[in-house]
Amino acid sequence: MRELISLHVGQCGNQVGIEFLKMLCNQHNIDPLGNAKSATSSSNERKDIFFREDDSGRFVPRSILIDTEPRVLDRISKGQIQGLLDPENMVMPQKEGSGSGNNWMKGYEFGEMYDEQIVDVIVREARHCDSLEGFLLLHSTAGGTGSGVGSRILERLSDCFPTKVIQTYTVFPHNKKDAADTTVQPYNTILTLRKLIEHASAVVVLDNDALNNIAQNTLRVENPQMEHINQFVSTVMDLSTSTLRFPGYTHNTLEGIIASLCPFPRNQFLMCSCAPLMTQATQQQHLRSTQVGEIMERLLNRENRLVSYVNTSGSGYYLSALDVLRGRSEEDVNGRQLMGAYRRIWDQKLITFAPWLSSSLEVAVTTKSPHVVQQNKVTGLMIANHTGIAALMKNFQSQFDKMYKQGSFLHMFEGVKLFEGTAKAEFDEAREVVQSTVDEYKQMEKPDFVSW
Ligand SMILES: Nc1nc2c(ncn2[C@@H]2O[C@H](COP(=O)(O)OP(=O)(O)O)[C@@H](O)[C@H]2O)c(=O)[nH]1
Ligand SMILES: [Mg+2]
Repeated sequence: MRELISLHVGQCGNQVGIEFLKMLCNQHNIDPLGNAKSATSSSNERKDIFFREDDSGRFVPRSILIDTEPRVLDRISKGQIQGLLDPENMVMPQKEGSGSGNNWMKGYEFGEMYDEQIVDVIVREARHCDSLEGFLLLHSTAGGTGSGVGSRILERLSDCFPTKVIQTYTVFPHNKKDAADTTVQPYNTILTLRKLIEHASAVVVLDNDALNNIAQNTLRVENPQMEHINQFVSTVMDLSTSTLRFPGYTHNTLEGIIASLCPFPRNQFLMCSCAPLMTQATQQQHLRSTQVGEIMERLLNRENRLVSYVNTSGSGYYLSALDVLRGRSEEDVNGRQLMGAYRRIWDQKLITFAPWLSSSLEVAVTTKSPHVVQQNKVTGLMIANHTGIAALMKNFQSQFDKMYKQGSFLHMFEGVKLFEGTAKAEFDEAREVVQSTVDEYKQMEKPDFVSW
């Protein structure tokens, strides 16, 4: 069956998670109470990857919502899809308070304190699965909950489910100094990066700067709100799971997809591009024509990338790349068009793989949900592993170093009981693990990497 359990942690994780669930309901024709809207479903549709059926035949998402403060979960439990969720899967042990105060260590401590409760819910959900394939973790790195509780959960998952894959959708913060999301985001981000490196099978990097730029500059949304930005995230989650939910002959297990995208266990940070770029909230779309060739070339453009840090024209290499293409009808994506697109991409040298690795651009053609109307001919997502992603880590490292040298805000972390006397060691170790991954990416840019 290959089921997946999604874990939504903290404000960002839960807000993105709701968009994800709405998208799933839409595509699988499930109403906000979990009822299938019509008895017919296409023969190859797999609702069961993300939903289980309860005693009354209603579809319940295999999703667990976790937060350290009630604000977001309260809103969700009064919102549009409250009837869909299993109340037992909403973990919010503290009914008041300000949660983890944007502090990774407080978040981690919380995760430890409620460890049993969280693991119990996960294990119970796992028991509902015939053959659990793995987990999706949705979270951000800048605050305290998604980062700290999220990190603790990553550790526990690799303890309790060592053979299962863990894919994260990780939102990195605005980077400009005057627009930083939280003052201590470099600390929280470095501490989280370390746990991602150590425990995640694949990390889909989402960067609020890039998402915001696309909304503002490409789609000309005047004052982009989270609602616009989260639609890009939901599109990524849609297409990256589409070959599992509407499976064809290839790319129909998450494990398989990750195995080809992440050939090295600690270099598993993936960047995505979308084409056409669009947001339903404003009905804006930036392309009038969406032929296969056009889409595949656009996916290699910087403007279409949901990560702002990576420079693919520099000295870096692609380690792997997968285009997921979804046509409005079967004729919209055919072999002839794919061959033509490949040839142009190769002739123009639009993509350069590491010379010491035998990788190439993979394509997965996925079927459209029969329950939704797709306006454009072809929609595409590229998921790629590129050595240039090290720039993201270096960026947060250098912000981290500046603050750490001055000892700024360290007392906030040293005051957390669980890290009394060990906060500095935790920081130093995290910094080191991130550095070693940056070094590995650097080595991979050398032609003689194999002999390193
Ligand atoms: N894309 C996106 N980012 C968000 C959302 N909510 C918060 N963030 C980002 O998440 C970071 C703050 O973390 P948050 O999730 O609010 O903290 P937590 O509740 O302690 O985990 C900042 O970088 C915010 O810009 C959201 O709904 N969508
Ligand atoms: Mg919060």
